Amino acid sequence: MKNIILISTFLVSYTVFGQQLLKSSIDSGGDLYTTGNHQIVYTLGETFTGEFQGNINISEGFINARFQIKISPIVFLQGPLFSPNIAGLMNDDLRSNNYIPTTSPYADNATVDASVFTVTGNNAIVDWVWVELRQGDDTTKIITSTSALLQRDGDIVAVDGSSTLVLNAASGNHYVVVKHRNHLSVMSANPIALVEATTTIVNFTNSTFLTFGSHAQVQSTNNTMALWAGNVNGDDIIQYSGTNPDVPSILSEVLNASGNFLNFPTYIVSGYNTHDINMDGKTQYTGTEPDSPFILQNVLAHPGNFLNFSTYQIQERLPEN
Ligand SMILES: [Ca+2]
Ligand SMILES: [Ca+2]
Ligand SMILES: [Ca+2]
Repeated sequence: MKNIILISTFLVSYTVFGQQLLKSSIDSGGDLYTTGNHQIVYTLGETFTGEFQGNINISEGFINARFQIKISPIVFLQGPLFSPNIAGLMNDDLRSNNYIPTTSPYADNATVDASVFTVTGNNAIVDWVWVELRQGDDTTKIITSTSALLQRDGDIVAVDGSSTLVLNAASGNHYVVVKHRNHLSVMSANPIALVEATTTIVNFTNSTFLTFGSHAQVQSTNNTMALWAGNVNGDDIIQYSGTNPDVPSILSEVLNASGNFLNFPTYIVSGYNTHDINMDGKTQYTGTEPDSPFILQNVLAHPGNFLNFSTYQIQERLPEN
């Protein structure tokens, strides 16, 4: 009877503290095995025959530690491609003006060393982006997500500005989502096989790469695809005029700017700003370098806007929208 009670106690602590459990806690038959980023602590089987779902899996005495996959998403943002200084590369005006914050604008508040933004050339950083993996059998279930950095040539890399992105997920088939603070998000049309051993390239800029929903991206130059620019008010559509337009948000931003004492609609707000559609570091409603026309241009050019309505809504193509 005493033995049974003792085993039950172990079962409880095993479920809660599985990752810390050492072989000496159970018996002398277990061990600890490490390969790459995987660590397996195992005992002699039969100590626990249930299964715990989460970042660790326990099954018949084995503990599988957190798994990781390597991924190299490639995307273009339309904003910094409107007037590229170098064909095929996004502009990096936010970086060259020291406007990119060292803390991510996204939910995880990831941080980088400011030196990351001193790199120039093809791999210079354009901005922060957000990468999500969604479950292969449920397009709305987010497995993991993270802030990452976007290079001028479209590579999405880790927060050191150059390393391959590593995400906390088990190897398997996952949907890949990329988001940006003033562009429409995009998701792969199909789950993609992702593993730890090799880096999977997921190239959203390739026009043959299938994305979820129709016209999820805009066709850019050289037949490459880019995320639609112009969603400055934080919803899931781009609209010029109508029920949920983005343009008044730009006007409001400009008129309310602390330095715009005389409330000029032509005032230029400098810095890192969601309303800066072409990401040149300047937000302007109307005038010499206005951001508003980019929205009208996109709405009128959208392949679904047959009648060229300025009220047309470009819808973000994610399953929840
Ligand atoms: Ca690159
Ligand atoms: Ca919007
Ligand atoms: Ca601008």
